[in-house]
Amino acid sequence: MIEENSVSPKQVVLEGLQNFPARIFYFEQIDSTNTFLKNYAHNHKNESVQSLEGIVAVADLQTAGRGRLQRFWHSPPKEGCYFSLLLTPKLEPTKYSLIPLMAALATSDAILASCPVKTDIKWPNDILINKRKVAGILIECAFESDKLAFIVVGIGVNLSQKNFPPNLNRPATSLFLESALSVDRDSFVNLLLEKLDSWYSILKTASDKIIDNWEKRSSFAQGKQIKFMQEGKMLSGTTVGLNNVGALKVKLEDQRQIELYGNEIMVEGEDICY
Ligand code: BT5
Repeated sequence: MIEENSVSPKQVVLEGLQNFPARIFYFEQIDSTNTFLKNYAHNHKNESVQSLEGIVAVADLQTAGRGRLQRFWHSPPKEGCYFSLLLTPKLEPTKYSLIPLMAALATSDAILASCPVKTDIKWPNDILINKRKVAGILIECAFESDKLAFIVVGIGVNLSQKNFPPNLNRPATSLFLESALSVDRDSFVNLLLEKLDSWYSILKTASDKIIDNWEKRSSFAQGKQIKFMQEGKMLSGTTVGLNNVGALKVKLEDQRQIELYGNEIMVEGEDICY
């Protein structure tokens, strides 16, 4: 932990979930809730797997909130939900790639239960409202040999921001801007944990439901004209659903079909990368 993190965060236990009691550390300020949990898991790696599963970090403010690919997550004080959950699942390796989709479904559910908005999921796991990004998800995994040791599911949701800095370079929104409602951060955290817990059970027992539900909730699943970089070339195509490990299937202009795993996608005609 670095010095700027609160020395003794408030701790709360949320009982009643199916998979784990959630042990929540609330920080006034932290560098990144994901970084905290990664360090926590490394520092407690000799403890039982059960004692790590369900540790949660929440902060009022992140000084170094992270996105994917070394990008940042704008985390102003008390305006967003900055949340990370540590999981240590025993999963078949084919299900690992469904974890980001599971997190997107849970985040979308928590938003829909908090205010009257319509959400969309941009592949793989950005949550949009009216084509603006309201939430982002950062999944970080650690492996020991080829076994998954732990996963940190990091979720940032814009709750009450009224404006965003120009350096985001892409359209952003908050639940307040979309619904005029003030969503309470701590209630949102509890809701998010309930939704994550229930989608986590589904991931373990009926993972095809993750694919089905993701496809139903995302306008990006079918018939979206997209473009993306592949081996240094910009390619265009139309989306035709997900395969059974959550990769996005795309029919290219020459009728070949390919599957995208980690690529960034853009919507054809909208020069916006979310
Ligand atoms: C993400 O990355 O969308 C993942 C964001 C995960 C943030 C959470 S907060 C709790 C936990 N702790 C962390 O340190 N991180 C996680 P990506 O797809 O790479 O998108 C990042 C891009 O989104 C940036 O380059 C900006 O353009 C834009 N962006 C940054 N902050 C934003 C915000 N608050 N709202 C909307 N867009 C934002």
